[in-house]
Amino acid sequence: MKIVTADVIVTSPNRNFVTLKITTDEGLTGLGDATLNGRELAVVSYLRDHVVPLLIGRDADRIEDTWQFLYRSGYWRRGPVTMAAIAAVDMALWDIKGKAAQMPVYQLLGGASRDGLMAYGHASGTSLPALFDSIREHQEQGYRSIRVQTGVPGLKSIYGIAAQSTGEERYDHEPAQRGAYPAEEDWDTRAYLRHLPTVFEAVRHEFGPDLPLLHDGHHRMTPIQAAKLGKSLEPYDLFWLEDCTPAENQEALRLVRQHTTTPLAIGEIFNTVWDFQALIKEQLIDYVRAASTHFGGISPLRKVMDYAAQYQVKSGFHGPTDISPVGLAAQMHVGLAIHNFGIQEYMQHGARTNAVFQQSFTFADGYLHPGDLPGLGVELDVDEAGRYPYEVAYLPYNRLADGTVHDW
Ligand code: EZ4
Ligand code: CO
Repeated sequence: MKIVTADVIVTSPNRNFVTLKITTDEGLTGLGDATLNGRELAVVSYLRDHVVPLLIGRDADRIEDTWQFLYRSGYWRRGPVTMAAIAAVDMALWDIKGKAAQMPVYQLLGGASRDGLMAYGHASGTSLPALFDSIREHQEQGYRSIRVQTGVPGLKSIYGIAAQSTGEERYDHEPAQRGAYPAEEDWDTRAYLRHLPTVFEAVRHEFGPDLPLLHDGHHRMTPIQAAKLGKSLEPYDLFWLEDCTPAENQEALRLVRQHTTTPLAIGEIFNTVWDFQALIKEQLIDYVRAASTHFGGISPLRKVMDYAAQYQVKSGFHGPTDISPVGLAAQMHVGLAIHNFGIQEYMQHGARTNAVFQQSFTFADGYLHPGDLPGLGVELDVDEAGRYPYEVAYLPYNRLADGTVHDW
């Protein structure tokens, strides 16, 4: 079965998405997600100019060989642009293989290891009553695990909440905003470290000991600050503390680990299996935050999780709205199949996005399931996608009180 066309589709229903659609000479089509938040068009060029011409005429059945060919023949390995492009090809070929076999992709990966994927949603508030309302709203939607983000007294912004406007015009729940320049936010780590334990104490008091609670530190702490935070949150029994230090310096996790038993999750901006090598082998983390889309696709996600299984490290794949419904489906199939699944992040896409991407997954009683259609179970309505051209949009960035740029 040969690849005859590969189209790159850019659409912005509630936010920007880049999708690769591969078609074979047998008329089968496959979709892959190549969305890189704030740098979307770089991946579009990488695909259109450098990858699509290499795909035409290739054997669509050879997923691993195509992955290795794209990774090694480019010479310049790794990096988010390269790996998002390779991810899209990998996902699209798994989608095609599933359709050819008339099986959902999770069946090709070994079949289901569980009935559904426990998902967590994002609650936040500037005050405790607002935060409690947000947690209750998520529980009413079915979520049984909750990420808690909060305002810090003296700071104007809460990380992760910069959605523009409301309803159909909003920017799909994400901190990115439309506009040609990133929005500026403020930050004070000492104020955050003082305030956060008081918030978790109040949440535990209100919601009891059972509810799994997560928190994202978004790379903002030094190792010793992260160690201090992990320690001060121990009484509130977090499911995980995410991205406590910047991801570039993996040795930092050694210090954090020596000081706290709060479980650690890291890796949403990692793009290869090798980024996790030391962290898994030294058992410095508990959860792998990789996303199918930024990590080279389904094939490497499966490999890193099989490696992690030897060390009792579990999955916690990155599932914000900048992962398209195609990328989300890809990691749901992996999560259902692997034994060492942990939790799946699930932020819901907007109505326009769901009209562009027709999906077969279900979310019931807090559990996701990718559905049983052959392949990934997602189709793209090209006419609907064409109604929403690319819009320039960026994630915000941070400055400290003295004007220094800080990690975001
Ligand atoms: O800021 O996906 O855990 N989730 C996150 C996300 C990231 C965005 C960046 O594109 O940290 O909200
Ligand atoms: Co995160």
